[in-house]
Amino acid sequence: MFKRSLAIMLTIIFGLMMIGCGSSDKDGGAPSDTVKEEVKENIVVGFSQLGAESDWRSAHTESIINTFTEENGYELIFEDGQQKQANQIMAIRTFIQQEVDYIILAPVTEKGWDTVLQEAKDADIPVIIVDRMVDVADESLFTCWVGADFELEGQKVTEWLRQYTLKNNIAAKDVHIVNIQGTLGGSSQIGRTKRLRDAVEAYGWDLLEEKPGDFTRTKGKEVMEEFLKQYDNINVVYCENDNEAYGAIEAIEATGKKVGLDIGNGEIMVVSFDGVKRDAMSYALKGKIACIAECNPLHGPRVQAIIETLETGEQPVKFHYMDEEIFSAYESIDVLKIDEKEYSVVHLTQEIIEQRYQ
Ligand code: GYE
Repeated sequence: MFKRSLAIMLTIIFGLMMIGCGSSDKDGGAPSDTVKEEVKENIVVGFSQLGAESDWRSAHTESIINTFTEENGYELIFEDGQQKQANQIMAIRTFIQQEVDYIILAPVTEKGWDTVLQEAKDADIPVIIVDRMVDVADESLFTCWVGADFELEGQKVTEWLRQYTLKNNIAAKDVHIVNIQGTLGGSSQIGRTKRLRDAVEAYGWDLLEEKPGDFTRTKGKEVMEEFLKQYDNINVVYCENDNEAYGAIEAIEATGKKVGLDIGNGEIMVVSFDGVKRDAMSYALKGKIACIAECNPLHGPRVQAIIETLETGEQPVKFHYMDEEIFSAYESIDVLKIDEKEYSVVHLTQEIIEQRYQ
């Protein structure tokens, strides 16, 4: 980080020297103009990523890194918060000291950002929030947000499950669910958990227990092992991301139980979120994951468009929602109706997977 800021400073000093030289050299206008442009064009962006817990997160980081390249006219300073808000706050303070042009923040949790975002605002540095939300008293503390409708994702999965139980004559009281939650306090966890609880309440399903799996495969497996020891009637596992689902499946299969859709006959159904990797889709194609609400991590281009708008002096729209699908290999559910809107279920086939991951 220090090296980078030193490099930026040196570029600027060198640029200023060249501009100085150029102005005294009447015939040599061209080289100094080039340097001037170079200094002006490089927009410095500080990106505080919350961690590296999942496939989704890797794809998200990649999308930002691949967008804010030198070829595109950016200098990106990347900081991994390793799941700790304190690290992210420190990163933002360093970005402010470095006088970056923009800050991108993917916050680990919603709360606790007011002070540091006020500091960025006082320094006149626009902050673009990506992925999870910040819960701040004053919304002018951030310029824009790009992310997903996590509640809608939760509604898609629970509506799919409701239709499944109806189509297969499974009584609500016979739906025994455990929830492996994401990182507690992050919007994706909050939204997905909320919609499960709403559905449990509305339909009368049996929610046995909820526990955080931190969006990781290891913790997902660990939590599922505990659940399996405690309850012998689990037939639905609501995993708040695919990595947890992989871990849960491993734990279930290790006990000799079968993962699948036939929950009336002893199978355990796994549902999840993300659908970023081919692996997840292959699990879904085999029915090991019954349905996946997609969460789209490709925020880079959206954030770039926002910065480009800000560069022209215009004010971009504040909230940007990503478009997302729902995937399942089960063919008897076509459409989910949620709050008067219809969402088609993408029925997975090998061809569709090949198309998406060519
Ligand atoms: O679903 C999960 C990740 O906040 C949308 O965080 C994100 C979630 C994503 O690690 O895989």
